[in-house]
Amino acid sequence: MSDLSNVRVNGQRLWDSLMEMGKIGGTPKGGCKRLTLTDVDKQGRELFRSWCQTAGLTLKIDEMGNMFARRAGVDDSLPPVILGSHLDTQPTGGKFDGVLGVLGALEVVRSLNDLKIKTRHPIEVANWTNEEGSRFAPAMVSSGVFAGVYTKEFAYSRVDVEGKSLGDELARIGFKGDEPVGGRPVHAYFELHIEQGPILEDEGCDVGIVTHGQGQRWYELKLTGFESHAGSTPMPRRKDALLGAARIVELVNAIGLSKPPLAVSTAGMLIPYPNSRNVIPGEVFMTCEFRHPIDSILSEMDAALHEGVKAICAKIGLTYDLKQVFYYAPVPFDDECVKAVRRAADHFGYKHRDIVAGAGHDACYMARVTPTSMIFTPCVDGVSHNESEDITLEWSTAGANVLLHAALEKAEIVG
Ligand code: HGY
Ligand code: MN
Ligand code: MN
Repeated sequence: MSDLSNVRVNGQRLWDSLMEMGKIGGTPKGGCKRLTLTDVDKQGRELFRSWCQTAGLTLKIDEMGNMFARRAGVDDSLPPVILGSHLDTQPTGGKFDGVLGVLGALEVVRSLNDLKIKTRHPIEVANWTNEEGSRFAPAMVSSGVFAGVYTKEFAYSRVDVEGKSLGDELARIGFKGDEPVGGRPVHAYFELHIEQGPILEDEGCDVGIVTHGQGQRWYELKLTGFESHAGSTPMPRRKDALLGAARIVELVNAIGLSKPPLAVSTAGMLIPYPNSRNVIPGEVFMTCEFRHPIDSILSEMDAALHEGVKAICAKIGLTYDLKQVFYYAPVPFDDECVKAVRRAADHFGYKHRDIVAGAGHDACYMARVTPTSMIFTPCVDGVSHNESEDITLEWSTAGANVLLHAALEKAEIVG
């Protein structure tokens, strides 16, 4: 590669774009609520589309609403290098989770335009639909369809708590494209993302070289007891579904603590019915999830959950329906792509360390269909999925610079 010392991004422009996008669904606490396939998500997509058009990119939208903004390569018949992440957020999300990866990728192509750099392979900036999995489970469902893990029909059939389907909502916001989902060659995939944990900041690193994504198992659980009067039902006669749920929350936490130091477990949603202060809850819908970098330990956690739920429900007299709604095994990223990221970080003299992704990312599915790796930036106090999520301009600039150089190594500079 020719002298790359002056090939770097415009960090201020990236930061300004992050702040601009952050206004769409912005919350009073400084976070972002841009749930997938809502009108606010539509606004964010339209802003992204306008920026891509201004950058001279050709935008294609596939049948899952995934957006691919393409910068032509000198040999445009070659498979693209795709850079991307997601614009959808959690209900109490921040301005950077996912968004940094999409707008960092856009900054890469904006900088290539400024520097009049041509690449042999085309470069595409991607925005994946429904990465978060908050409104429609499972997470990363659209990169999952692209990678052949799910069918389009399965994804369309996912419903939110109001019973609205992913497919209907995608059509409603006008982003159900007609491009086939996946099934096309991709030369490489890189994803820039905030760490969403404390390690990089604690160690004073500028970037993280992501070597693996940890495995996950997500569950939905419906507990059924019997509604009855809070005042006149003797304790031994009760079938209290919320009591069962409370014990299962404790069980989920105990399972996470039983596999130190890397296992994590969370009970995130809990909806009692009828949710009336003087009625013994007859039903509860709840969710829980486990994550670990070693698949066999994830399986042990799964077994402990099934055993514990069975015992808790038997003791209280509840029936239950426990189903796994999401699973993927720990995923190693491509060695050559990881080395390209490390070389890029070294080129800039950034302090870095290898790290395993704690969160799920679209890269975890893209790794099934193309050489893939990720770049992490630190985030303040390691906080994410919280409206106070924050990074610095320096961190976002460093991450985008590394993304730029790793992408150029794969896309190959011409002339
Ligand atoms: O849950 C996750 O790991 C991601 O934020 N969807
Ligand atoms: Mn994310
Ligand atoms: Mn997230």
